[in-house]
Amino acid sequence: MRVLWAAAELGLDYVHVPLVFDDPKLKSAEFLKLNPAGAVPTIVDDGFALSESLAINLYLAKTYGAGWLYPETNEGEAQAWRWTLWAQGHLEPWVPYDAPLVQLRAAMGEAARAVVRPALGLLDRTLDDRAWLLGDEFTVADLNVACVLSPSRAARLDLSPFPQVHDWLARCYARPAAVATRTRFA
Ligand SMILES: N[C@@H](CCC(=O)N[C@@H](CS)C(=O)NCC(=O)O)C(=O)O
Repeated sequence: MRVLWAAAELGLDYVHVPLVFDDPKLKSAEFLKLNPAGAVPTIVDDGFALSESLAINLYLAKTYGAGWLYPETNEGEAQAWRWTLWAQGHLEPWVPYDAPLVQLRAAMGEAARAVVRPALGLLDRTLDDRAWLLGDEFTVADLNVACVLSPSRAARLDLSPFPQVHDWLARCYARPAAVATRTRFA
């Protein structure tokens, strides 16, 4: 969904090959040449193969959305990297509901919840004075952080202490590209 949403924002013309996580094709020699991790999402763009959803979104935004989805200044670009790396490091390990991670967090108890709250607090404070993470416009920074805080994940978090995060997520997922992608593929 992360990459499909980015592709929809960018209006890309592409061929989507849907593979579920346990499809044996993911571990075929042919696929492992594209992504040695044998996982989706993986893209091939004009012969260039790339994996890791958030890196793919940065690449697609820079290649096809420079100046709007991807910031045009070095500083803006660095902020897009910063928010992407922040989401990968500070949110991604703590918000999925795959069984092994749920068990791990249950075993950690309060310590696990104590990690997510400050991250959501930082996001909430950032959004106090702006509609989008980098300012007035939606960018790949919003897309990548919102992807990690997907609606199914966010529904299991208590966002009531973080109203800005709640409203920003609603704005992100109300975007026509997000609605169309979720309607088409969810
Ligand atoms: N960090 C990677 C995660 C990729 C990943 O784990 N994908 C899952 C499906 S959501 C998968 O293909 N798993 C197959 C496997 O690891 O064998 C990303 O964001 O792209």
